[in-house]
Amino acid sequence: MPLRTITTTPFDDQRPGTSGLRKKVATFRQPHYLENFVQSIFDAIGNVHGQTLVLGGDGRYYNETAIQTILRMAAANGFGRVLVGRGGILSTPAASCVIRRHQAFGGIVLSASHNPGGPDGDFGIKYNIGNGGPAPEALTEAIHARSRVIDRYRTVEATDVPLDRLGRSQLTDMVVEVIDPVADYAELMTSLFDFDAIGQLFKDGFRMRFDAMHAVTGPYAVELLERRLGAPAGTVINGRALPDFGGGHPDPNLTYAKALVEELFGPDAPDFGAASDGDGDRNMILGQRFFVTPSDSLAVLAANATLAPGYADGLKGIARSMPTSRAADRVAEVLGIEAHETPTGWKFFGNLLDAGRATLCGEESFGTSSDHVREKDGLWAVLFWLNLLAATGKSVEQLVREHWARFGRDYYTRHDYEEVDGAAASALIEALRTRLDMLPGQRFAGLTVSAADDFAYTDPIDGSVSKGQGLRLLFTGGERLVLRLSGTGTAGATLRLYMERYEPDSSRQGLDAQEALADLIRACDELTDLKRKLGRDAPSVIT
Ligand code: VG1
Ligand code: CO
Repeated sequence: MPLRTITTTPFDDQRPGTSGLRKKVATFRQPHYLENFVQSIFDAIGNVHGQTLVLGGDGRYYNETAIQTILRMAAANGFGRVLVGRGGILSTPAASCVIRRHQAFGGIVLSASHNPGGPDGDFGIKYNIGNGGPAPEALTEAIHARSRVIDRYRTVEATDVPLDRLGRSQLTDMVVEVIDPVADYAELMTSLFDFDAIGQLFKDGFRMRFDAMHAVTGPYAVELLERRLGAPAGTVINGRALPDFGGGHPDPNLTYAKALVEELFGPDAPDFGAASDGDGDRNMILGQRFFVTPSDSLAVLAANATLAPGYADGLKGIARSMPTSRAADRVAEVLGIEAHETPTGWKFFGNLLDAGRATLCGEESFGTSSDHVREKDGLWAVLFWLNLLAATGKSVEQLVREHWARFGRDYYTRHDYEEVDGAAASALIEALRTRLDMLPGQRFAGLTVSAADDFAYTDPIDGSVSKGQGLRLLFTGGERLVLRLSGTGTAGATLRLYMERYEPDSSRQGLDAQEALADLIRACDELTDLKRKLGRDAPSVIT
């Protein structure tokens, strides 16, 4: 099998975003496009000779083609072994788990997460380091820098490696080991949660619906919920992974998981509902006629963590991304543990988790996880909630309302303006950025700004600084408004507005979030004039 060095020229758009490189499938299909990026990764991560690489993806269109390309390149670059999920499948949290368990050098995960798939949809690639977590910023910068000057990549001429059966094969000097994508992950889950208690819950007639959205979590959810926990067949819906996710948008939120939401809010609602995204790292939690915001979910899990065997010794700290509500901070304060506020993106949690400064982490974007892996983990969150429900005998709504009564409620909403004009969105943010100093004291829709800044983060472990991570405004009544541009979209720009207000009085915690935040929503309109500037009457997604 001859080794080949192929001459290439750089593409100018290979800067990784919030979570790896995401582009339209058509972009990835250009000759040398994927190869350039993969070689840039291999060139940036150092000496890979004889090392182990983990490889898998969410099964979307182009997954298998990309896997074969990467296998050939890994062999040509001197890797000793690649662990690849059967059929080229690995969810993001499972890939993180496999990297850690098998002490791999790192892993490549093929996914565009919650973005739609199919020939006209999106594709993506991200590199995870040896701790199982996303490449830190310094490394993604190095990969990007390399991609801008790359002039050759290495591959071998070989036929496709069969991936549909477990076992080993050889690709030049490299071993390809096809592993069960679910096994290591399922074992880790059973070590963290009380499967007997949850199993008993199902035996007693507890009803649940898990929507895998035709994406990667189907096989994981069937194994864990239906096989190991004994939930009735049919608990997992849309469990068959499809390359185009059945034409849907595998994003577990109130807009895109509509059928699940309707069932949970309908007349014969089950006790519990949950959904995950394309690559299995997100989660949405629903009770009977009740939606749990991801920010509240993190806070409730933290407050009750010791009920789960894996966290019985308590938490070392809690970390949340900046736009996530401050509900988790209130729990950290009561527990007397550290609370951390990081920029958006899971890569910023890695150092805190490695250093033992945080046990639980969360983002408002339906991401929650702990130090068991170094990614957010959708099914983990679902199992954690099941464990709490089993241990307390309470309903989802009861747990959340009791939490609010004890800690106060952080009313929270996120408004997304998707696929707006990129130049207009950047101009809007820039204009506001230059006004930040002048805002304190000014009034918008009756609310007075008390402080405003552009969020910058200094990593407490390695001292690295990340600037320009989102505009924050505080108001005198304790309200908070955050504005930032998405780093994961592939068409135009997405403007995200995050709004919250604290309500300690339990007699006033029963409002609808949009109602409770109406003033702040109006203040944001007045402040930014965004409807006119973006030419939109309303957000595309309200969470
Ligand atoms: C979004 C979320 C962010 C999350 C990222 C990756 O990023 O806001 O919290 O970490 O997606 O999640 P952005 O830049 O579009 O706001 V996943 O599940 O798409 O890997
Ligand atoms: Co995801």
